[in-house]
Amino acid sequence: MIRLLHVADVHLGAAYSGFQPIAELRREEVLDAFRRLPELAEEAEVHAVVMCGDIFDGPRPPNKVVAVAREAVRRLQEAGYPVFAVPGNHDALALNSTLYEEALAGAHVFREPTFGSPATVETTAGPLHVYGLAHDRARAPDPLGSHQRIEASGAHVVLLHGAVPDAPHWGEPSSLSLPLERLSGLDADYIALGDYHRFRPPAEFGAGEDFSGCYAGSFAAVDLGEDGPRGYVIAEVEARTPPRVRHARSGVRELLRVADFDVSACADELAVADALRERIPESVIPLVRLTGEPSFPLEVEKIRLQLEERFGCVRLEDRTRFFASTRLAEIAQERTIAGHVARLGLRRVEEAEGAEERRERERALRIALRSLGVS
Ligand SMILES: [Mn+2]
Repeated sequence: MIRLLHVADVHLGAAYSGFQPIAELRREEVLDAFRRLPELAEEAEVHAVVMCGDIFDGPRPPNKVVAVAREAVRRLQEAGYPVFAVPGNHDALALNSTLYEEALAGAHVFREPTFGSPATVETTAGPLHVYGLAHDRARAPDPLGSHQRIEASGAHVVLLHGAVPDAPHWGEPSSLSLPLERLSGLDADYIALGDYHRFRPPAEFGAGEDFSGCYAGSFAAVDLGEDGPRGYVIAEVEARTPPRVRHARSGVRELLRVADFDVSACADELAVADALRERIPESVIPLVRLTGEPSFPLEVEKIRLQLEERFGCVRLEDRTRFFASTRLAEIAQERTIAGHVARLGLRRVEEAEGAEERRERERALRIALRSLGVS
């Protein structure tokens, strides 16, 4: 049985602008995690490493990023792990034809737009045959048809970067379309996939028991939409046997979607922040939706600043309904300027068309009341 370290969608060089104020820190974290690949390969006792595209976020990554990738790949090979790679859509050959050669020097990079003969290596667990292609729609509109398993003992592995029908990039011109029946039709013991950013083991494609494809998912969340575990796959591959895969975490800080938090019982923003700090583990980037009817014109920015001290970065979605709170109803009874503003604002909120406009008007009402000293 041959063990592979399967990595894809690392997006080295990504800006992580959504992760402000820790974007720079995150860039370093991801590079550090990539530097650890040789150690990860050793720990998992793999025989080879396969990289399935979008290793880089763009075709011209900064020199420093290229140097880190080069060094990691050099150390992998020095330690005896052959490296195989196919480009993705972010780092396609058509965008920069020398990036992979340069940054993954020594790796076997598949450059042709169709499958040719495999790259074969002898491992301590037997022969490994790796097939791959660099998708180029203009040169090969239907590349999957070109695959042919050679007659040879050992494990046969296919590398592809592309989208299955329920993946976000399905049907996009730059993306290779991978219909499930076509993937199933490939005569391969493991199909290492890149492009889809969530880990998806063979059993979760809905393509039957002997489906052998697997998405490694992104190595680390590229934007704030990518919550949950991120990393790489260790796949155990054998001729004519369904692969066994396990997902492993890259160790780059993960996004954690926290259960909706009802602020109704909190006295102010500090109390909200305290309560959230208590229930969220320190090592994550929390994604939190605030709900309920606050008894004060809640200023989400105050909570964010509090939480950033602990978590570095946090995303708060404000779904609270101050306009529905008893506190606002009380203010609206007052014969004061605040009371007048509350009545006016409430009417505007009621007249809003759609949820977005209602939130907009509710925010405006809160700002107006705060500026009048209501807390
Ligand atoms: Mn990608």
